[in-house]
Amino acid sequence: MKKVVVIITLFLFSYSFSQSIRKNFIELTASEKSELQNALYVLRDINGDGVADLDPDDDDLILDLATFHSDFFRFAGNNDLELDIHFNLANQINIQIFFGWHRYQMFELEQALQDVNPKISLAYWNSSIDNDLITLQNSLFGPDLLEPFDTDWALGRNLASGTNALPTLAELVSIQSMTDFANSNFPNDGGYSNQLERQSPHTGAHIWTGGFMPTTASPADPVFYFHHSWVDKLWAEWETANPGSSSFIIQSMIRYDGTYVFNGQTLPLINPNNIINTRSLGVFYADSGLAELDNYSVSNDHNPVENFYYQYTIEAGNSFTIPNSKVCEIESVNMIILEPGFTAESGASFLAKIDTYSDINTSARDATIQNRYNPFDFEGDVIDGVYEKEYIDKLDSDDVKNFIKTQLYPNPFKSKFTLTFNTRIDNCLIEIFDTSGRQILRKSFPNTSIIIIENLDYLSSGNYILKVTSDQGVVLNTKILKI
Ligand SMILES: [Cu+2]
Repeated sequence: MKKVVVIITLFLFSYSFSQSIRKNFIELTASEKSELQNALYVLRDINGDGVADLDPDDDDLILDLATFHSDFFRFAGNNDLELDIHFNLANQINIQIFFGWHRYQMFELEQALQDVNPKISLAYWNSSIDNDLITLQNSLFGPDLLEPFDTDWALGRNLASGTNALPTLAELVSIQSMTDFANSNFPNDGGYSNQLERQSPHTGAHIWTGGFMPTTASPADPVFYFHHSWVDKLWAEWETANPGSSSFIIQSMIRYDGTYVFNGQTLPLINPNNIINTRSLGVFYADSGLAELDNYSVSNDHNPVENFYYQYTIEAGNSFTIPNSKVCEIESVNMIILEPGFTAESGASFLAKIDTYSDINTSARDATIQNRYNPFDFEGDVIDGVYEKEYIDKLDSDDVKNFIKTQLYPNPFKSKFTLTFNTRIDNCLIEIFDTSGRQILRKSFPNTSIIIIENLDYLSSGNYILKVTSDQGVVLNTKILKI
């Protein structure tokens, strides 16, 4: 069914940039696939001056994003004064930026795609449902979408790597039903952000795809952006179900700290707290044939025309506003419904359009530079296996001793001292050794955050070693002085 619902103003521009309606990749039209392919190839050489640039990183955005992601994957280790992108420990909530960082990374890439073709958006891969290898090979990884990159960029994919890597619906539901965004219940919880990052809804597609995807340089494979758009959608749905729950302690992010320069442009400083709602970036997620545009005010902050394209049904209303002097275009093949709460104010420019073609985005089919052989040349270390459970568990357990904060007082001590922990710890074992390594004292406590060791008058004065262990590993190993 095709019907024109409304055309309020016809406005013609020599160019325009799209805001985005991100849809499931299975809804991409033939021309959108072609345009996405084309734009992704263009981003390897934005200036179009050939691949042999003096510094090949200068205008290769895919390489730049992959290199950055790899270099800062977890470069700061357990240092909670420095930022990195991935696998901060559960109670390092002060530096947790997983969701915020990847949301802005998706946006940076999408804006660059729209500089090539303003009428395309990223699409998402729901890896919890699309577990059928044949379907995936024919569609997402098919020749008309992501397959050519495997050869052209030497990605080395090995689809269906890892047993049961992709998430089941039950796993997904279990994580999405968490209610705490971040907490310090280490090591078993850490909240929604920590759990989603460490479990199959995030790690599954990385492991399953093989090639670059299981490495720190995963953004080298374009499927990374389809995968992380879905992770981003999951967070958006979680925030809708738990309004006001997402928050970040840090106020800026690496790469997006106002100093990073790519291809002559300084990237903005982004406070992750300002992008908790995808509408702050003009991003909407469509699902199963419906895109709902609501609670949004067209700003033209990023784009001189905000264009929303979706070939199925678009509903705009419920506080969707186009203020005076702002410019917006909504286009569908099937139907556009303007609902209560849709406002185009006096002085606004608005065009609602039903495309007369059966395939949207017919304006700029120029997919001319496919099949360009351009393998990646990474400087620095690319580490494999970083999304495997064993790898993540080892990071967590290696770092646990730096993680439980302890206080010991007084030290030096006379007859007693007190130990406090910033969290309750299980099966705490206190041992005191003399300097020759002989065990002087041994006491255990089942679950506690404070321990008092007293009646130590019998010890002769001098140095001793105090060792505190728990189920989580060594908590403290330090010298104490008896006076
Ligand atoms: Cu990542």
